[in-house]
Amino acid sequence: MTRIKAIITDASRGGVSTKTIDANREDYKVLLSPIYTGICGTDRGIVSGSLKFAYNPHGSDYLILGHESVCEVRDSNVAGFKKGDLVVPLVRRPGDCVNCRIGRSDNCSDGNKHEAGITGMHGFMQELFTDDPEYLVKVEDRSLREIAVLTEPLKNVMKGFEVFQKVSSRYIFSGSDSTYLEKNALIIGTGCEAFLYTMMANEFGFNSMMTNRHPLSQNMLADLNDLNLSFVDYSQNPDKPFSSGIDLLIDTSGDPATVFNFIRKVNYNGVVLLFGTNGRAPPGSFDGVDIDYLIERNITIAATVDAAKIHYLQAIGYLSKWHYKYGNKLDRVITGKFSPDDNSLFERKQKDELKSVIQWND
Ligand code: DN4
Ligand code: BGC
Ligand code: ZN
Repeated sequence: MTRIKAIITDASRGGVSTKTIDANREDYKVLLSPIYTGICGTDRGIVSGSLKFAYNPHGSDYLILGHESVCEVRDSNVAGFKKGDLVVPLVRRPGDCVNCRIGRSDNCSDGNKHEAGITGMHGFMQELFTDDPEYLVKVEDRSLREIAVLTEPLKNVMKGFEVFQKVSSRYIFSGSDSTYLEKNALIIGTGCEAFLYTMMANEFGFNSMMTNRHPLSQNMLADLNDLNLSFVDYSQNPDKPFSSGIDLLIDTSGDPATVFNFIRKVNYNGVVLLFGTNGRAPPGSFDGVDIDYLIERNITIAATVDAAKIHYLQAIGYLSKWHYKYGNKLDRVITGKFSPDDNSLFERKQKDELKSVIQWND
């Protein structure tokens, strides 16, 4: 039995530690080692004990963390994968419902799916683990070694835009020139998911803007500017986010008061995507006038979670494109690399953090 390092929590209570455990490597199809694993709000929610839906695997008193990763294949017993390949493992694993059975566990109908590092399945923050080929996507473009760890957070954004396209097809959403060039997308939040949503809104041709309730540092503004992203601090400029209204509002904050504040600026036939979660956010008020406003304008509010394998493939395609276009300006989105022994990362966000990662080998 090989002994390996793993970052674990007890999902029922929170907390985090780095432990040496026995690696399970019997009868595997593909044997993997992480290169980088990313940290996001979900990991911090589990560690702080505030993410109530997380749970340990059946029969285990701990959960190995980690759902964002880029890994190297160490050995393979199946066709299609060989030693040295770069891969990203999928987060969700299907249950038995109709959506899970057609490859859309992101739309699971009964909640009986599992999520690596979150719900009932060990995650990728361990030196060595095994997986099945159907849950792996290959990263053929080896120049993405540094940033392919963004595949997982970006796959959520690809799904979000699929949801946007589905719900906006109930009317003609585009301008009369067939494009979104005259449409405004406001993204609430300035974390990694907001950043990726704004990159993608630009791809779609929107006038896009990120917003937060505080200013950003000059360094962060310069990095965003290098990637053609705009930002406004709405606490100082409450009227700045689009005097011509908002056509697509995407929330990554999970803050009801902020969401409702901006919903009141959404245009006719607009779309609101709810994505951020924050169970500790204070209540926001919503009254009859707000409901009238939504109805009169045919506004659609849609929630979106997770993504399917197709969205991982799309995400890798966009990372390749952006890496070619922006080079090391895109690499700067990885704002910190940490050792697996440094658990402080789980307790709070780093200054100017876009994506903090754990580096597993050199
Ligand atoms: P994050 O970096 O914590 O992003 C949250 C962002 O919202 C930060 O920039 C916050 O700013 C900002 N924010 C908080 N309150 C407000 C407010 N009142 N007004 C404006 N901005 C605000 O996390 P992330 O980017 O990794 O993920 C974003 C959210 O999506 C999290 O809630 C995740 O749990 C959720 N998520 C959902 C899925 C899914 O549905 C997947 C991944 C993540 P600051 O307070 O940090 O300055 O599949
Ligand atoms: C992951 C999703 C997952 C969600 C659960 C996110 O951090 O990216 O794949 O479904 O957490 O809330
Ligand atoms: Zn995540």
